Amino acid sequence: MAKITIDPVGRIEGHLGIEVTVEDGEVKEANAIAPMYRGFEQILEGRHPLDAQRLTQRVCGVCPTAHATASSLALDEAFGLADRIPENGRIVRNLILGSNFLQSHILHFYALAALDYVDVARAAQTAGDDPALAEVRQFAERGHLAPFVPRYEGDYRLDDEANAAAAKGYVRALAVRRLCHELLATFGGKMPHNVAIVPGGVTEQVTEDKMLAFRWRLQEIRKFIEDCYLPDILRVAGAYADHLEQGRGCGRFLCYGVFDEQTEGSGSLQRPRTLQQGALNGDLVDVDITQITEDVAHSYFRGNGDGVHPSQEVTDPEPHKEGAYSWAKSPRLNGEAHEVGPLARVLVNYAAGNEMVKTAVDGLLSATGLQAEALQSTLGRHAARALETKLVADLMAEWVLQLTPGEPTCAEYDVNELPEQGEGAGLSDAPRGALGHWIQVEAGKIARYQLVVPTTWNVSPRSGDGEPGPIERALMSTKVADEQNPFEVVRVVRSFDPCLACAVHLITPKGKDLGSYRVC
Ligand code: NFE
Ligand code: MG
Repeated sequence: MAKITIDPVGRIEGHLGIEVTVEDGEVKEANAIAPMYRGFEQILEGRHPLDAQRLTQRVCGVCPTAHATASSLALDEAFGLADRIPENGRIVRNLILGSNFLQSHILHFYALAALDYVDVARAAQTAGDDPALAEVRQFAERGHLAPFVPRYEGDYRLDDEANAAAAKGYVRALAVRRLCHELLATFGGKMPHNVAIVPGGVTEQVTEDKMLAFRWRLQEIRKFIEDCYLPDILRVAGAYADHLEQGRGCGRFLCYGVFDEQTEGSGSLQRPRTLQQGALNGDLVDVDITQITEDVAHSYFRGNGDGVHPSQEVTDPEPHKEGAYSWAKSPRLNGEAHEVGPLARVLVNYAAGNEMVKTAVDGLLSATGLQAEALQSTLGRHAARALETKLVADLMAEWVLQLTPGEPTCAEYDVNELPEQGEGAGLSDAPRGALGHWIQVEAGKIARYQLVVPTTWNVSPRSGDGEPGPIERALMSTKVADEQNPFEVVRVVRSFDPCLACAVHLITPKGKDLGSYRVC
């Protein structure tokens, strides 16, 4: 029996510790440990409600757009603005959020996860004088191969040609991600932390120039997705087929839906969305928002295993709590853990008969000869993310043409005449999965705010009834070939694209000695 501690897990957003117990080459026990507390919910209390969109974006530099979206949806509802969002406002919100999906997914695969499979050091030696790898070669010649080393050694299986292609993809992805940020900033003003999405729509105006600026950048990004991202995923899947059998999670999936197709109706979950809401546990059912809870049985917060609805939650830290091991809470739907993210969206929408998703998934399955079950795996998550990137980018090319230059983009209202009381729930999917913001406004101030964030769903510790979170569950039974180089463990974890900054939304003022680090 061996215990492997990886703390922090490198190449993810934020700080995450993973402890696994390995016996006979297989993981038997797993703990996912969020070692930070940030306290955004307390920061928001007592502030003006319109601060929520600005401040919640500071939760994270990767998905701030999703927080702006969820926050504005919650305020649309609290202020009764949802029915008054103009078409341009709805579409521009989708274009800004869509741009965030593109940058986030491309960042995740190339800059973070691909280096578990692609040997950039070897590519620098084998790719001759290929100009696409000139910079990498210069680093190698000077003996400075960071950020590609240090790393686990041994299991890089791509042949030289596929390996060099993916390494070139890495270099190209750096520039493409910049384009994605420019794309977002066309209507969002800047990235990170856009300044356009507000309750009632967006502040940015639509002009032909902006539409054109958006379209040519999107076209470049679509080319990259088509001739680089998708082929690289297939190359990796071909060489690491065993990772299509490892990493299955809890088998339950949750999606709030994303990209509003109309904005009438007060509840964000009731709207028609391009990717629809749903919970999949064998059967597909509608998400019952009243059945979402968080428990803190094993989290450093006062409280126990009784699930509390986010609209009623109190966030009261207890750093030395007996039995706790994570600063993440345990979100549950109907009392059960659910995986969220691109795989959840794809599976929910496939089960719902979404034609675009069906065509994309069936195309992948027939091109690879895989069965649908293979998607519930380490590499299945990467494949779902790549398919979604293409789908969203293709749709955005149509959405931008639906804009009407000169028409309004935001409901008209006087900020001094907004209701003094109200409450709202803003639910939308973010790149990493189902994101919910709950707000209560009293006497014109935020009385209560609660965020339940995608990575919290995935990285959650055990709930009061002992059920592990989805990442913990996915690690159990993972085969580990070499305990000194536990590739399989980090590959499972990274396939979820965890973002701990989001998940725990102040590091203890005295700091915390995490002991010796093994960065990989
Ligand atoms: Ni910090 Fe986030 C996304 C949100 S993750 S990246 O996507 O919301 O939990
Ligand atoms: Mg929270």
